Amino acid sequence: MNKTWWKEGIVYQLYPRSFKDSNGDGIGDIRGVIQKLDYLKELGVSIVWLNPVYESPNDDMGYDISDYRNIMGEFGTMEDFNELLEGMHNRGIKLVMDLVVNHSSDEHKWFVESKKSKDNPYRDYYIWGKGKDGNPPNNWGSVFSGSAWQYDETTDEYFLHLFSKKQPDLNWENEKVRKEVYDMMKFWFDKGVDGFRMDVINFISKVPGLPDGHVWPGALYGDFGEHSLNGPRIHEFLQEMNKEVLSKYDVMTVGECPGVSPDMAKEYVGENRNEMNMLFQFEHMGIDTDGPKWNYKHWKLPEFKTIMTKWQVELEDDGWNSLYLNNHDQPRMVSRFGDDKRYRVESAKMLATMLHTMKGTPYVFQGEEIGMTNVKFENINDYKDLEILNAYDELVKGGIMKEEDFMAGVYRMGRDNARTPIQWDNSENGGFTTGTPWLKVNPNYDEINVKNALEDKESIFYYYKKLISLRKDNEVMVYGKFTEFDKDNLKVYCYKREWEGETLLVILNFKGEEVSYQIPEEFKRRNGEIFISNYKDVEIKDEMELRPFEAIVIKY
Ligand code: TEU
Ligand code: CA
Repeated sequence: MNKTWWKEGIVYQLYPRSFKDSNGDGIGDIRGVIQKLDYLKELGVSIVWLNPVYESPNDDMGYDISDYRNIMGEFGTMEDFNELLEGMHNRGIKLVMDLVVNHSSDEHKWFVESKKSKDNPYRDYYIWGKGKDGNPPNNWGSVFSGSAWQYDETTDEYFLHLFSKKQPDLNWENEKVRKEVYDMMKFWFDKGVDGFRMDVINFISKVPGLPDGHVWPGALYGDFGEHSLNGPRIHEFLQEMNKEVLSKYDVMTVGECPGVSPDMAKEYVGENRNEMNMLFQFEHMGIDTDGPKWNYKHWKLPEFKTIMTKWQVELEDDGWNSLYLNNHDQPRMVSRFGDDKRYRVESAKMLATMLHTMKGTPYVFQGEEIGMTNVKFENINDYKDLEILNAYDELVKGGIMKEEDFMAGVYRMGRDNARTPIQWDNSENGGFTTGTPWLKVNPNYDEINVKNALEDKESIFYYYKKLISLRKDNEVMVYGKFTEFDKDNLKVYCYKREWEGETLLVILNFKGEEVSYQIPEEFKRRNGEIFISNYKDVEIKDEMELRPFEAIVIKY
């Protein structure tokens, strides 16, 4: 197993639209990030993944790119970007950008050309198909509701969009498209950017002929997954990208890969595969939903542990994990897996303990470090995410779901939970903006904010800071072998990490109640010391009385 900076680092995911507004227009921007670089330095993170900052009409908040080589006007200028990159590098922080190349915006010049005629030189940059008796070329549904095909009358054909109709899928079968992407990647690497997080990168190779997908019970459209995820040429494309671009730079890559098992993951991130370094898997993100994301399913700890442990064990010798419990597409982790009320602080710290003591690279999503929570807006119009708004139209207006059931789903799973602005202090709008925020601030900013966190030595922030600094000094946290104990325990997750004669025993109470726990046999009657814990006055005993959401890491 090779040692590298991206294994030893901690990534902070920064969603610029919601981070800090510097000019009062209500939208976070690059100068806002520059103002807060010392905050990131204080936290101790070594890598920042910046969500898309490229020119975009913002149908999907920057994931619909109209110019891959320019900065979105609302976020600033290329000069601002250059200053940001330099500011990070001066503080020893690397910058990873988002690479969104499964699709572009329909306002990208390639697509504007592609639409014009069937013999336009850019026609084959996208995926066009003829209708069948007035219907789209196949039955696929889009991730953001409706058909995955949009009719275009100019040429009487449909184009494919797995996401919104303003996000036409690029045609990776066309080598010109691939070359454009590689050149664009080099453009950013030559500027000094340190890597890419690759948006739905395992969607880029589609099964030729684009066959109909399976229609799940209750679904309105066919599932494109089987014919678009991990498609026939995916590894060829990634190896080509690696050869043409990635292998020439010292950069990190993390692929967003829904629908990937550990066996498949090894093909993407195996050390000798020459594809990517890490990927985001989604198995644990599906644990509390039943079919469509708005349908809640009660999640159980053993099932969660099985998934987390499986990934730890399977990638032990080859490949590398990305450790995350939330991001800009997922609800807030303390609301989802902890308790965002009485035990908010304890449970946020407990979950952080897990993320930072597993094998892999931890990702901290902005606001996680102060324990930000989900939000509930009563009025659907206060939501800005097109996934929520399109699903509301299709399901509620379409009479398929009752409004209250749908809103309950949005409160639990809606992407805007993660996108409310960062709460910097208790002034109006949480200090995010002097204007009107593009998305309302969570009303709990009065209590939960960065200023309070920095003034309280026991805050979640300082707990993260401690975890991050421990990791820098203890290779066992990074490289140690993972072994789980008591896998059937319904309340406690317990595992050890071992590296060069050092052992960490991690005991995590996932319940908001006291739990008695017998430590594993091999650690009984041994002398260990507390490495980190989210409670004070921990006494190491063979039988521990764990307090609600208590996390204890013992070093032997
Ligand atoms: O997400 C792709 C993806 O598969 C999901 O996370 C999806 O957004 C979510 O399940 C919807 O419920 C990526 C980006 O992270 C997301 O923000 C973009 O909207 C999407 O790709 C399209 O670019
Ligand atoms: Ca702004």
